[in-house]
Amino acid sequence: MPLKLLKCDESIPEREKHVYIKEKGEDTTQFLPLSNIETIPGSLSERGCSYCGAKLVIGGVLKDTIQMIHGPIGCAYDTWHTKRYPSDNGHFQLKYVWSSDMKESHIVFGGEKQLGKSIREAFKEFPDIKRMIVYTTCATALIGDDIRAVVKSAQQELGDVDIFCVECPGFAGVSQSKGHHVLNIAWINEKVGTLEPEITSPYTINVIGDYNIQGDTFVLEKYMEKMGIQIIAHFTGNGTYDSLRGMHRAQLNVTNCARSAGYIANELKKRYGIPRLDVDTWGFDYCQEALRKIGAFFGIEDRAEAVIAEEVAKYQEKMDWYKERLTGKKVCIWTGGPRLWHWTKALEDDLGMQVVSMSSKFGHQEDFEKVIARGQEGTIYIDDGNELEFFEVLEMIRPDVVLTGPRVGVLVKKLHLPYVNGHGYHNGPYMGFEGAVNMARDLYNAIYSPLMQLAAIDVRDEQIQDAELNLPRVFEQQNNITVDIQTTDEILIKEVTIMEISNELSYGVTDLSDTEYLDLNFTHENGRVMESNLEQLKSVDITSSEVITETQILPIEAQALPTNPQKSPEWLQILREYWGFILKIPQLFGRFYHEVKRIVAGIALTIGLLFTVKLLLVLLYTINDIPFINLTFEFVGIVYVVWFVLRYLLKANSRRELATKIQQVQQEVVYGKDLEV
Ligand code: CFM
Repeated sequence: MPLKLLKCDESIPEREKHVYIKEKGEDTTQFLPLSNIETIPGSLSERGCSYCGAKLVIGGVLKDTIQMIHGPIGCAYDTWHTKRYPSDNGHFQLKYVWSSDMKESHIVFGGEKQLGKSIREAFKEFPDIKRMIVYTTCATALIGDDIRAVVKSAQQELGDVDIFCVECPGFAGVSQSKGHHVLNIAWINEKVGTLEPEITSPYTINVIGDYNIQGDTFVLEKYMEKMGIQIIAHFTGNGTYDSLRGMHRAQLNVTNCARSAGYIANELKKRYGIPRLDVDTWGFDYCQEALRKIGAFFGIEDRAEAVIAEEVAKYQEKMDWYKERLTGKKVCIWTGGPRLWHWTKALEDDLGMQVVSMSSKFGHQEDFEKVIARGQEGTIYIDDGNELEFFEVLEMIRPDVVLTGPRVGVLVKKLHLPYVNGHGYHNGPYMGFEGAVNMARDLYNAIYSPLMQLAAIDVRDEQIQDAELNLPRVFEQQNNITVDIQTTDEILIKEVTIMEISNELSYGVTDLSDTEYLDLNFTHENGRVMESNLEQLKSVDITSSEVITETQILPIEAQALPTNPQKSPEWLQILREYWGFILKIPQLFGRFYHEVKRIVAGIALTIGLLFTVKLLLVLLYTINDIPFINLTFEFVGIVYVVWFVLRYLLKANSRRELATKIQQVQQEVVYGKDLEV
């Protein structure tokens, strides 16, 4: 039976139906894992909500539209700025976030007025922007705010604006996938056909299901331009609100992400007779296939071939260079859904990699059919994977790299495995020919970077304090990195530096693609441990967004990683060892002192206390021996007791005052709080 119950799922055995390992000769139609159903209680899902699928994934990409989120501020903030979809108008959509900022009183008394106010205010603040999408969220859907009525009255009042409503609260479906569906259908119902586009070419298409992640759209648009094809609407990468109103005029719907936008492609076919052509725009070979299909549709194969020839000439050599180094490397693809089937064969065919696990957050049955059909036997396929499953699978297969998002990426980094951002990319674009090279470069940099191995080293382990640090996976054909430690100070610096890196990698404080990352840690003034290896680290600089070519990298590798390190003569080694021992004496003494310091301090304190008590007793006996002094003290004592009783104990008020004073003193003494008495 190819369905698999992972150990971590023993308490939620229903998960068995969501994990699948393809076996030889199987009929996958009988064994598809369950998908697109409610997350099983007890399984910590990585899914997003339905509202997020509509807003963050599709609507929020539009570059000229105010995104008004009718709900508490968190719904706006959490779907803002977390996805990299730039635009050619200065990234308006990434710069701002809008919300009706619902508070408790709005929930109790209704939030429609608040929404109306927010809509007017937003248009006033951005007088050049005339388009808006209004989204409901869980809170406003539950209280039944009528956003359409509010929008209607705002449109009438403002006149020249156009507003689209998306009624898809977070709870509307089992995942973000529902949000894709709701937005697709609402758009075709209400907006497509409401504006006639200007036609400038005999060949017109809509590009459907590409969201311009780190410039993907710009790459595709370049190819289409070279082929003389007009893109009427780009759903929704770098798209405008109005261009999407004219989708009904295209001759062909070129569909990339079928999961998020297949619905609108199907409706355009049904209602306007526009054919749907599914393509893969990721992958070096796939991209050639896609251009050929589009060329064939319009009878302009020669133009497609010209673009392919030009791009292949530019990038084939680089792909070969990476293929040579990535062949056989094990990779997991853990993203939303479609990227699994887009990427698995691309990585295997283009780069010779081995895809060992694929996990989909929200893919439907048709996605799994494609994924498993394109995937290998023995690969682990997971639907709606949870954190513990990811850990278990990582332990099982120890991949070389994982393509996933920053959230799961943080888990992966905890096991000191590299991840490459499979959602927002590290250094994209990843689409098209140049994108395939960028992706290969990021995978190469992640796998060959020594960062993960360095982060895995616990420098507090004495055995490695003055030993050679062996980093076998990174430098298996090369030599070891040697870290010299000679003084206590340097040990400290080393510890801090590597722990910093470790923390960064473990907790994801800094993304690996952050270009300041290496500077921050490795060229730090005091980072002496790193200093000696700086060249080596730079030669596999994971932060590089440059395409690494053979000529660029070879001299650095040769210089930094000699395959036959020269051995020093024996006498010199003995002398070095002797000298090293002499230099270590103060350090060894220091370590001994550090360890016994606490015990010595404890004994000294006890002796001191005993001595003080003895001294006090002697003093008291001596005073007692002075004539009359005893009587005087007794008299003073009696007077004080009488005064105290009269002052503090007689009346209820003064008793309370005394209690407060005692409390204050107690706070001061026990908790060290500086209180005014
Ligand atoms: Fe389509 Fe996407 Fe994806 Fe997607 Fe997504 Fe995405 Fe994704 Mo992240 S639209 S389904 S909802 S290709 S955000 S750009 S990467 S999970 S596989």
